[in-house]
Amino acid sequence: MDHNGHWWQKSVVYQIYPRSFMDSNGDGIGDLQGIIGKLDYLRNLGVDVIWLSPFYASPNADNGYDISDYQKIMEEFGTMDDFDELLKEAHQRNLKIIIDMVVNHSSDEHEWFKKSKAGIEPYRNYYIWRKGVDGKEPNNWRSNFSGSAWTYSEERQEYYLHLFHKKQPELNWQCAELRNEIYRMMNWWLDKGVDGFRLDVINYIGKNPEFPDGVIGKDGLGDFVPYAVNLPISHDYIKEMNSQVWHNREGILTVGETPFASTDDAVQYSCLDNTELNMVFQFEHMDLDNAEDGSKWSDRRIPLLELKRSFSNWQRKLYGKAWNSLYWCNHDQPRVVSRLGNDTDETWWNKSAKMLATCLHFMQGTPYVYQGEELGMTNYPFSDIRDFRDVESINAYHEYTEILHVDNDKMISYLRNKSRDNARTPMQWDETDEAGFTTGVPWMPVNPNYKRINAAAQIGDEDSVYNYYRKLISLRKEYPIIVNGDFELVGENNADVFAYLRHWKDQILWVVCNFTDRMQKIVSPSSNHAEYRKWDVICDNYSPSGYPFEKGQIELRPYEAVAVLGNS
Ligand code: TEU
Ligand code: CA
Repeated sequence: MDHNGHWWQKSVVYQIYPRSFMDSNGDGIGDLQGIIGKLDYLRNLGVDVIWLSPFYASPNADNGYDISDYQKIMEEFGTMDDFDELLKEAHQRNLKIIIDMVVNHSSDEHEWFKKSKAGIEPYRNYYIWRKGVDGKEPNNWRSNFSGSAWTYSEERQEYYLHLFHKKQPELNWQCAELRNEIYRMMNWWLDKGVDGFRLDVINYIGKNPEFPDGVIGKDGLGDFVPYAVNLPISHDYIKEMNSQVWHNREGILTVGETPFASTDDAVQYSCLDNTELNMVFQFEHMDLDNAEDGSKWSDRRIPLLELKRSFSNWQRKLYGKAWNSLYWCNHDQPRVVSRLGNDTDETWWNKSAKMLATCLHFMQGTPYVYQGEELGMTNYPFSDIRDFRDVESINAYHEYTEILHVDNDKMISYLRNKSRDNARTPMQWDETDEAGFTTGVPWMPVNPNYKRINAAAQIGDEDSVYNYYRKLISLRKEYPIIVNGDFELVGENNADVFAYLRHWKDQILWVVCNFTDRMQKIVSPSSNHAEYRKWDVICDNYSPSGYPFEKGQIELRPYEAVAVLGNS
């Protein structure tokens, strides 16, 4: 079914976390001029859009996701002239830029919050303030970054809500003046020429005004999700934002980050009628290696059968109604080749990184490539809490070891497995000092494997992960079935191989991915094996390909991924 072919349905987006991408002035921190110097690298990769994580003024309590001025550039990253130059240089290379809009909360150092604390109208209602109850917090909600979601202000003599760091006060979306300030600011950025937004936890903006207590967990605090995430009112706010900001503009991409969203929620957030967003980042597949109690910190592996069921659910439920984003990695997630592939054996590292990319890029949706994913960058070998920089990880370490009495080594292994810092080590450009990221001391240590895994070693190597991503990205432009085809999971009970079919007009695409380091035999999904022998291999991470069938079955080599195209 052809989804009237919006440009963002045929595009591939590349996410840049500016702090860790490229440092141009030797202070050890990535910056906008550093990004400008790497635009040709991105053009060569073949991506269409760049998503910039926050680069606005911020005290960096949460690395820029705590904004103190939405229309000013963070000093460490450069100036507004640098941003304007980046936008111009990107557009000259036919690269669009979408920017990260964090409007569920601001920094506590934003002027709005200072005036709100002081009770100055209309700012006093720009945030969520409540009196305590018997000298205690207004309710039992837990913050995502451990501890209570409420902090008391002596100045205002009230508590304010923060579902993340206490330096990230929740904005009060019930306040029309606040909403209009946000829309004005967003239009200011679109008027500058940016091509859209990634909207941070946009499904948090509607809260239950009663702020009822949540179900209590192992830390004695309550779960806020039922009362502050995916509430119907969030859709009303997003519809208003759509109409006030981008509805009548051309060429704008909007993607909402929506943790805990179901397919039903997503069909509303990203339906194809342009009333809300173009697509959302759902988390179902990213939560499959959570602990039994649903908390993030575990050393579990994602079970393939559950992963297959999850992707199949999202592909089928959104088909023809809404639009999927497709991602393995971002600045909050561990590196996929470590999480789902094999990052220890050099051969299997290369093959499994390519296999995972194949599995994702042949599905329906807009693929997102996170900086370094195209190189097969791996998790970092963390060994001590002092190695970490991320506030979520550091707070969780203290909560788990001091309150939950989890042993240090166990918690370090949980962090090594799941910490967001795995994604935030500097981009590995070449084998020179600090992987060519900086001439100074990097704000975070470079992964010690940078001499083996780096862009310079891969760009000229046709067997590299980088050039495999280039090929996948180009295939999306060459075969309309990838954008428009439906999705059918085959071999759903096979715990080692992820295989699916895409159908479009008279074509069938069969994608088969071996998630193990062992040979796997599978049969074609049709009794007409002879028919399959005539099919074209359009992609294989081995050469020569393991295809065609012999006697109706294919032997997949370790981590082999094959995509074949035929006619039904
Ligand atoms: O993340 C939202 C979010 O829910 C994350 O806390 C995510 O669930 C968690 O990090 C997984 O471990 C967004 C941004 O992507 C994140 O970087 C920010 O810290 C957060 O919002 C607050 O702005
Ligand atoms: Ca710098």
